[in-house]
Amino acid sequence: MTLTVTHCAPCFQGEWVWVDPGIGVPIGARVKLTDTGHQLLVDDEGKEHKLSQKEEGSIRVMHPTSVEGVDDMIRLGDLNEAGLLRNLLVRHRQGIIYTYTGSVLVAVNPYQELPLYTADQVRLYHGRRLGELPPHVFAIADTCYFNMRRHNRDHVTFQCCGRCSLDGESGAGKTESTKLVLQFLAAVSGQHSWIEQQILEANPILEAFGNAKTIRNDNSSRFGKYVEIFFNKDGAIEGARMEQYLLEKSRVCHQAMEERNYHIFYCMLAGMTTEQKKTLCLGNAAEFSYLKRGDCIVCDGRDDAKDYTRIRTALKILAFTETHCWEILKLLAALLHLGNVSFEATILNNMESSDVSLSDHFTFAAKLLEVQPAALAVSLTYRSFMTNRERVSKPLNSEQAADSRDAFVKAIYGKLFIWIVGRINSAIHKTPTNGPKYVRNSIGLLDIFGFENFDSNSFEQLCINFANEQLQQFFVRHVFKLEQEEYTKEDIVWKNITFSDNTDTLDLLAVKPLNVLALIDEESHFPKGTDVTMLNKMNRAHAKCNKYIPSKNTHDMEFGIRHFAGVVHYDSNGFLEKNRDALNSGILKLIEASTNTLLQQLFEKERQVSTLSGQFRQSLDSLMNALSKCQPHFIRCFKPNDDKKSMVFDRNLCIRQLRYSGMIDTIKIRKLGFPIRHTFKQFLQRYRVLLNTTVCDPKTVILIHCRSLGWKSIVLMEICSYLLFFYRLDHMYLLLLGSFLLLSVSFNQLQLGFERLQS
Ligand code: AOV
Ligand code: MG
Repeated sequence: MTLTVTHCAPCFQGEWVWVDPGIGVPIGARVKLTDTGHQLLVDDEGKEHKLSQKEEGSIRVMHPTSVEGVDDMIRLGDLNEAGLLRNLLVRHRQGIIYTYTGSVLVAVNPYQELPLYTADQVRLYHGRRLGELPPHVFAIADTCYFNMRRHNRDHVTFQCCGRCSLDGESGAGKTESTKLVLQFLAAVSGQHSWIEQQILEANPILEAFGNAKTIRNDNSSRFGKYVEIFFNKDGAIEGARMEQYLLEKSRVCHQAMEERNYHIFYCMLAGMTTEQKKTLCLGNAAEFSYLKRGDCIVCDGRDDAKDYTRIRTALKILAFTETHCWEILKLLAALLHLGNVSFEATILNNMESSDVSLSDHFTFAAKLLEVQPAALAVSLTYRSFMTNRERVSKPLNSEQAADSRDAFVKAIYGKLFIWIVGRINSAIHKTPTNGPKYVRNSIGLLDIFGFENFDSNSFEQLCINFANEQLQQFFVRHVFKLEQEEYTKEDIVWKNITFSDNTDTLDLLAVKPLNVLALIDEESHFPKGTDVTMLNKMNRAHAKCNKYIPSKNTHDMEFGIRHFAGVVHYDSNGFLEKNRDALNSGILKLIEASTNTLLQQLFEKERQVSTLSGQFRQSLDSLMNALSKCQPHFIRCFKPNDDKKSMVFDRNLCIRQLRYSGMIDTIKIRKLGFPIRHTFKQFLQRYRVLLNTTVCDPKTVILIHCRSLGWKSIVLMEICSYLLFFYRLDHMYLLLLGSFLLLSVSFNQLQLGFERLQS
């Protein structure tokens, strides 16, 4: 049954039609008749198009649903890219940022404060069925919460989770949406307890240390985050646990133009007292080389001093002691001073070597790290390693010494971040005291970096894009495959729908023998391995794979991967070093000798040797494993334009997001199927009036009925459910249809009635 109406007809004044201005996707336009009787089209942008006679005859009239826009894309008559795009556009112009695609929520970043998230709105959305009210992030949050509680009642031993997974470009609104879901859950769980407050206050801390201003987003998350919130059997929040993924460590030492380092540095310099700053020998941000690589120190719209107060309050709420806070500040100050340390080139025994240029910064760094200045100087300017027999030290030239300084700083910051997350968890994650059988429910929120494709892509991008491939597969599997299986299970005829599955890319990256990640790891463990030997192996192993693009020649260090969202070229320079993620053993020795307890704690577990991709894959595997056990809900965040403007809708940007979010395939498949399902029991409750029966077992009733009345009744029920689901018709219409059934009218008549109903 198709409800799409696309007819070619002569158009009248004011009628809405589709016009293709040559951007690849038709856009909306209105017919205007000229004085001479010719048709003109005025498109959505206000541009006029003249039509040739031939074109006049082939204008496609717009389905009424596309004129005003609809809440749920599935209900669009023009079920194609143009229809989806225009629906978002029309709604964006009306200031409506949320739209459903079945149960997936599309959220378009409004880039302005909207009065949508008040306590009244929380009350309004709490306890309602999805679709009853206009689309909203609270509706998704409530569905998670409701489902979690319902399952809890049904099967007590079943640990069920609702999941929210957020997806979208940088700056699309993932992090804001996560915060809104959290805000909603805290409000409806209704305790206003200390633990709730602690969970909410974890955010400012994580953002201070893990977010930064980038060109795309003034508050860009530079790490992935998975928060699991635990509820007791009464639905009250009783704890949470956070997992972090792949903090972008390179940002601590280097930032692209117009970008900043992590917020915390600017906040502490703006917010600490003069006395505190004096103790740590700190001035203002402009004095530190690590803070001005992007030539950007202040971020419009952010108040660093005010944020500092906020962070300090949050730290207190999360049980960080005064000593903790001071130790953190000391370490951060040490990093800033280290960043100002420079090296002079020297020659030692005919070898290039270097010396630390003595400066106050160097002295302060050593003092704050609580190490001997001489020892610090040696560990920065030499690299020591073990040969078969002994430990050897090799002098570093001044460039290498600067690199080793940066590696040290990145390692400290990365470990500090992990340590902070660990401390937050120890405050908010209470292991249940009621023994192992104690069941609690959870809702997980995943806010992870989107797909990345820059001018130059490195190992980090490969990891991030690998994560996105996995999540994409998860999404696709959820929407498509499960849907299809469901239909097969119910013996419902299913016309095979083709959809793009990214299994091939994932095989290439992580599954088949000699897969890309395995090769990188293997070469990282191999003492003589270099980026070149690694690349050669990859080129050889995957020459025939159509998802792999080998290097052009022996000097080319790039390789490409065909990702679901497009081709990405990776520069393999530095892959092995990044993956090995190992600190020079001289530096590790230095840390061991330090009397700084925090520094020591951070590197306590350093002995377990695992590569970066190994660690990342492990945490990703456990994430995917957790996700697969849960009922997922998806929020797809869209960015309307690249300029952070509230009322601008960039078509090209949006169509790209529609395509790689899988939204188009989703709605096709959903509309072809039945987006909302009822159990026999629910079905009986809704249609009892039609079935006129006293038998109690719902399944029997329905089956008996279907058998006795034959196909007509089944068709009828299908129609009823179809109407009900798509048009949310009332029972009155059902009664009407019911009487058709009772009168045993012919199917033709029935169809006639159905058509009338539709119009
Ligand atoms: P992201 O998480 O998707 O990007 P954010 O959630 O940080 O993006 O959103 C970016 C900015 O958009 C926010 O700082 C807000 O100014 C604005 N914004 C987003 N959602 C809303 C909303 N619902 N209402 C008002 N303003 C909003 V990234 O972490 O960069 O991938 O890496
Ligand atoms: Mg974010």
